[in-house]
Amino acid sequence: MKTIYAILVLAALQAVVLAGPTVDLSTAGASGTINGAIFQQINAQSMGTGVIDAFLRIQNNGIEEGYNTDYRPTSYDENASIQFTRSLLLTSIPTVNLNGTLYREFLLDINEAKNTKSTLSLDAIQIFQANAGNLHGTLAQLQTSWTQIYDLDAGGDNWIKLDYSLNPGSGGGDMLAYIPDALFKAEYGPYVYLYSLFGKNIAADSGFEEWSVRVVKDDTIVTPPPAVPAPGAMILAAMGMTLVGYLRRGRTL
Ligand SMILES: [Ca+2]
Ligand SMILES: [Ca+2]
Ligand SMILES: [Ca+2]
Repeated sequence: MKTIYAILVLAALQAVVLAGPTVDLSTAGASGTINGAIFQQINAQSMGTGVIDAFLRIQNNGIEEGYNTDYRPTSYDENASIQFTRSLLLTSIPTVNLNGTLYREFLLDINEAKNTKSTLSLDAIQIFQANAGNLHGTLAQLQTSWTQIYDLDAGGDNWIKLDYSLNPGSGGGDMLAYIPDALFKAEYGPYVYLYSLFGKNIAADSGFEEWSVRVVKDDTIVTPPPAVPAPGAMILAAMGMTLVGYLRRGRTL
């Protein structure tokens, strides 16, 4: 009996220590859902995002966190330049239709050391709406004074595993976050605040992490970017190109 208890306790401890990511985006094109939101690994350079608007830049080693606001000084690890960390209007966040459901689309670009440790954990996302764009304070203060509309950790601790090496280079986005549009309400206020924390499960290093939105006009519904083809499909496409090249060469001979 004692042995069974010991095994159970060990198993429970192991589950706590080895708890993997809720959504693992460390392979190209991977996606997953947490609390109704869809997270998708993408290659922003290949999807042709066009003009994007950055609204939150965070940088630190180990754990890093922050949220977008016009207020200075900022509260956490945000870049203080208004060019990179600033208020965001709900109407400037693209709305996309995915299989009949409307979502608000956010783009995340991470920068990690490619050769030593390219992975990074995204451990918290909390989204709020408010009537002003220059609110400030700690996360605890935000939670009590603003309307929270999304929490990655509602109902239990979740996290997302990211890998910078899938899409290295500056400016390339790594992940799309689709938050259900139904959660956003005009009466909560025109401004949207996104708080995020990285590095709790896999430490942050190297360059900044940056959230942005594709530039849209007046709250229009836009087409989602094309999905990244699965590696198998890419191999088939490459084989097809080779075959086309071969046939073309054949014809000119
Ligand atoms: Ca990147
Ligand atoms: Ca978490
Ligand atoms: Ca980083």
